Amino acid sequence: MTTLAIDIGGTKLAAALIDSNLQIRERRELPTPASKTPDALRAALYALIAPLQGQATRVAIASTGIIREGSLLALNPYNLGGLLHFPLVQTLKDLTALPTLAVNDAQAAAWAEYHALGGEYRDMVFITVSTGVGGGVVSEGKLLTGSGGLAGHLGHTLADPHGPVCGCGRVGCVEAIASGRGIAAAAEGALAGCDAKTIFSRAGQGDEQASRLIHRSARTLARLVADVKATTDCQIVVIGGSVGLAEGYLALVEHYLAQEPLAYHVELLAAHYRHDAGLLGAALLALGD
Ligand code: ADP
Ligand code: BMX
Ligand code: ZN
Repeated sequence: MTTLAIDIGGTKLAAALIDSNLQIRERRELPTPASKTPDALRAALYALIAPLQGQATRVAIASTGIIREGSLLALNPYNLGGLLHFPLVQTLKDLTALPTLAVNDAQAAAWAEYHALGGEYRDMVFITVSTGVGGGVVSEGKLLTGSGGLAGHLGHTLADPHGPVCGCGRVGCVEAIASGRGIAAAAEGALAGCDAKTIFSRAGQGDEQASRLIHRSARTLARLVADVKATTDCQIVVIGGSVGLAEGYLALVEHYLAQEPLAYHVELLAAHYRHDAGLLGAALLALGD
């Protein structure tokens, strides 16, 4: 059994062939098209999977957005160039004629990271700090998806009632401040127009504004972690995404979490599967594990 796993993020698309002992054989990446129309995403997905699909027996998708009845419904459409709705499972079935499942990207990554912990913890939460801020909750060994797919959308909890408007329509969501897009949106002057990756490298060169923006993100994320501890009493929080995995970021979140009262402290860990957690989680769900 070989799974064609696909990870659809706000910035990049990834696909890989994964065998039944969870080994990645081939992996490809393309940028996510920023377009309101589903056609652009369909074309990009086709270009991504065409060299791989012939070797696969099924498709497993981890995607940004609420995944409901096989379709992607954007909670924050700005992360996808304004795209509101995309028939994920139907599109991939049409392209490959293979059995296909789809799940939210952070929920999928949570499942992979839960497995990587080897049964040591029954309650864990995964948070991705990437284009947006996503989350997946495993409670008593069970992945929570919710009745409509919304469970774990931790990036859309309140960080600051006077904060920026989030693409989901709320004011002051964690995502609007802490995510890659949130970091970039707050940049001014010499950093205006830079993406989060550039802002991290400027911070490394000693730029004070860049460093302030990263601290603001990490402080906001630490408060989210404290809220998550209070809500779930999880034993561990695993952090992923390109911002979450950036050098020094997790240490900053730990620094700010240490300033919260002891009851809200929880062990933090960088994602074991790094940038492949979503791909591997979707493959695991397809295996029924
Ligand atoms: P996706 O959201 O598509 O899953 P990523 O996890 O790569 O993709 O997150 C994309 C965000 O991470 C963008 O805001 C980008 O600027 C930022 N980013 C990418 N690489 C790095 C890096 N090395 N350090 C810090 N931020 C990064
Ligand atoms: C947004 C939301 C979540 C997603 C999270 C991380 C959309 C399109 N996405 O909060 O479903 O899990 O971003 O997504 O509404 P990523 O693209 O940053 O990986
Ligand atoms: Zn929001």
